[in-house]
Amino acid sequence: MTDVLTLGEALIAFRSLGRLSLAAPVSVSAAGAEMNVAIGLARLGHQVSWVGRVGEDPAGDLALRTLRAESVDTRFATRDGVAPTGVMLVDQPQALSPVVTYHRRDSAGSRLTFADVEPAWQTAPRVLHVTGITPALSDSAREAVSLAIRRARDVGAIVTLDVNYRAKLWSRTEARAALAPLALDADVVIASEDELDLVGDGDSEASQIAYLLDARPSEVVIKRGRRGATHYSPAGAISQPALPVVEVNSIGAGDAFTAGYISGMLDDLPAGQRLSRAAACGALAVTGQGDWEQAPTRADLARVGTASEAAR
Ligand code: KDG
Repeated sequence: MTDVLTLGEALIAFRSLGRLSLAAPVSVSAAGAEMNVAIGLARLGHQVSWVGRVGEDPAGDLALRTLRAESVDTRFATRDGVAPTGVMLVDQPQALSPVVTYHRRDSAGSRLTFADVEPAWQTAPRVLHVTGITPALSDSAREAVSLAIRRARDVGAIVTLDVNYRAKLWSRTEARAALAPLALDADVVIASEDELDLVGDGDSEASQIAYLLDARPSEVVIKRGRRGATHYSPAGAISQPALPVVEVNSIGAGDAFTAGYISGMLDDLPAGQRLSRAAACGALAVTGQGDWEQAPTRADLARVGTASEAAR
C-alpha cells in the first residue's frame, strides 16, 4: 500500500547563477511540481508513487534516478522511446526574479495517458495528488488527470488538487475551463490567492471559497506567500503566519507547502497543525537553490520547532 499516488511531468532543469544570456554557470537537476511534492512527502517518511513519462535519454535517467534516490517509487513510470524529456530553463539574473522558459511541447511527459496510470492503482493509495500543470500539457494528460480523479473516487482515495496555474502553458480562460470541474471533484483544493478565481465562482474570496465548500471539497487551503496561509472548511477559517526566513529561491515553495499539508493529513493532524507543518515546509524550501532540494525531513522540522513535529 502506498500513501500517495501522483502523476505529472518530470523535466530537466538548467538554472543559471547570473544571466543565462551572458553564459552564466548553470546547475542541472530534475524538476516538476508533482515530483517536488513526491520528494517532499518521501523526505517526511511517507510512501509515494510517482507516475509519468520521461524520454529514453539522460534527462529521463536523471529524473528517475533523482526520484529513486529520494525513496519515491518509480515502478510505474514509463520511458517514452519517441519523445524527449522536457526542459526547463531558469534564468536567474542577480537581484532580479528568476525567469522560467519551458521546452516541453510534445515532450515525453506531455504524452502521458490514463493507461500509463492504470497499473499504479495496485498500490492502493490513500491519497491521489494532482496539479493544474499536467492538464495543461496535452489532451491525453488532461484526460489522465480527470480519469485518475474518477478512479480515486471509485477506490475511496482522497483527492488533493493544487491549482498551480502556469501562464506560460495556457490562458486563464483555458485553465478555468479545464480546472474548475476538477476542483469541484477534489476533496482538498490548494491554491494561491490569485488562482482561486480559476476554480471558484463569485467575485470575492469568501464567495469563491463558499462555492467550493458547497460542492465536494471539504477543505480549501489558500497560500499567501510571506503573508502565510488560510485553511477553510465548513468549521470555519484558520490562519497561519509564514515563518520568517531569508529567501534565496521561491520556486518549489508551494510544492513543499503542499507536501507538508498532505503529510499532516496522512498523520491525522488537526487542521491547524496540518497548516503549520505546511508553512514550515514551504519556508524551509525557499532557503536555498532548487525546486525540491531544500524540502525538509522530520528532523529538520523538529529543529525548526513546530509543535506538531517536535511532539511526534
Ligand atoms: O512548482 C515548481 C514547478 O513549477 C517546477 O518544478 C516546474 O512543474 C513545473 C512547471 O511546470 O512549472
